[in-house]
Amino acid sequence: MIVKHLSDLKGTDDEVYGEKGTWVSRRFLLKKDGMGFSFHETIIFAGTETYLWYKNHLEAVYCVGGEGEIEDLGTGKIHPIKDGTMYALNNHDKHYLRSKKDMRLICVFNPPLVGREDHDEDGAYPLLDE
Ligand code: 9YT
Repeated sequence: MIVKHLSDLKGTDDEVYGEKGTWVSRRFLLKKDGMGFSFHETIIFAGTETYLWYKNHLEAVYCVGGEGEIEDLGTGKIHPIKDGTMYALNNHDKHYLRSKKDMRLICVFNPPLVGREDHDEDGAYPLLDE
């Protein structure tokens, strides 16, 4: 069994800041944990905009705090995000996240992130082996 508290991750390699300083993500579970998915808590900081495109991964996200919006760049549609909103990027959707109040997001990736991914020239994460 794997049991962790958020405080176990803070200040470790499993706490990662986005290169533009718009988010911090704590990786509870990664590929090495063998669950078949990775599991993260991501904070999107208030007043920021983040462009994301996970072209190699599927992601589901559940908001448990804060407030903001997601813009689907495929449709131009803007969806509000608040405590209780879930979005799933089932089509590798390019999107902007905008935060009004620090958004606390619980995220699951399939395939799991390894943890060393960096955004490539498209702003996407590559597929990495361990
Ligand atoms: C909101 C969102 O897409 N979070 C993903 C996790 C984060 N990019 C990470 O842990 O690298």
